[in-house]
Amino acid sequence: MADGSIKKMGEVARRTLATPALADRTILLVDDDPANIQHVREGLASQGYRFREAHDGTEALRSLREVRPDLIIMDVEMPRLGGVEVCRIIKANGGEGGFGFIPIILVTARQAAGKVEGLELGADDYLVKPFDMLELSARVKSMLRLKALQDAVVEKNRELDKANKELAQKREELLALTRVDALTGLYNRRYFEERITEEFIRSTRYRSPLSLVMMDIDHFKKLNDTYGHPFGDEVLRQVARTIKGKLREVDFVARYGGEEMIALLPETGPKEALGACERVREAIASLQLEHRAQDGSHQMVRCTASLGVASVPAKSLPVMEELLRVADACLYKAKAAGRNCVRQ
Ligand code: GH3
Ligand code: MG
Ligand code: MG
Ligand code: MG
Ligand code: MG
Repeated sequence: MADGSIKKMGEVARRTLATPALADRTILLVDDDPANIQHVREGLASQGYRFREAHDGTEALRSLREVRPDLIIMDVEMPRLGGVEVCRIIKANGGEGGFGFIPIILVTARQAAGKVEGLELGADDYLVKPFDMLELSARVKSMLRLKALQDAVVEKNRELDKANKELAQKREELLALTRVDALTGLYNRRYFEERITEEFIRSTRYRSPLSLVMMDIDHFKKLNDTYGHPFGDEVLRQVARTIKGKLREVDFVARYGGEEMIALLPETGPKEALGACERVREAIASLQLEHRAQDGSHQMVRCTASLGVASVPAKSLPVMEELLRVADACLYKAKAAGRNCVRQ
């Protein structure tokens, strides 16, 4: 490896391991003997740490959520709940919503006994009494660095999670936008074509009735020419809202072309479809469209629509192209019959 890259790695390591500001770190000291706690406190006094104390394992566990220590220095030999057992409980509850990662230094007077067990159970370091204060201080720093790195990783993961969720939501919103007609808020033709295929598969599988309605505003060109294109747009919005308002939540309404809308009515046979179309036709014809002219005058404008409806009765097999063709032919018949009517 080139000298340069080794030097660079050395710098990175120095920066990563540089002792962070530790003055605000909280260390939980757990020992049944107050003299031991005092001893450790004195040994670490010059470092500026915050200390909290617990005098047995149960008290330590109870205080954990409130204290939120960055490090636990804990005696192994304690009445009721020993340090090794407390260590096991903390490490077993380290996950999300648990205690998180808290480094633990176990301390015991006994040579070796419990050392392996403690480390196996997840203690991060081990000290045998009587210990050297300089060693304690160095190990504490090492553990606090470990904790800081772990916290940074957790924080990064949290940020990534959040960013991922936002991205997924954005994707959903964008997908929804690609399905909607911007002017009327109805679905667009492309999405209609996706959905009609699905509805046909469903209708075929269950032999359930299905109806298709094609609607076209009458003499819309004249409306545009007389009152202007923006007014025509407003009429389109109101007609779209009216159609949606007169059909059911499960009916699928889309803008098929300029002033042509299409609706798919699942579980709807010829009779019910005709009734729904009449309701829609009547509601459109009753719309009071208010036009305001530049000179301030305003007048009520009416519009009508013609509807063609084709249905697949229950138990028969639908043919998609046939249904579209029949609905279109019926719309043409409605136009030919004088408009503002429904043909089936
Ligand atoms: P018919 O009764 O036979 O349907 O006559 P019509 O005038 O409604 O039919 P035609 O197809 O001749 O005219 C449709 C008009 O719709 C022409 C077009 O400019 C207008 N149009 C299409 N899209 C829009 C739109 O988004 N906004 C407005 N304001 N007008 C539109
Ligand atoms: Mg003890
Ligand atoms: Mg036309
Ligand atoms: Mg028209
Ligand atoms: Mg048309």
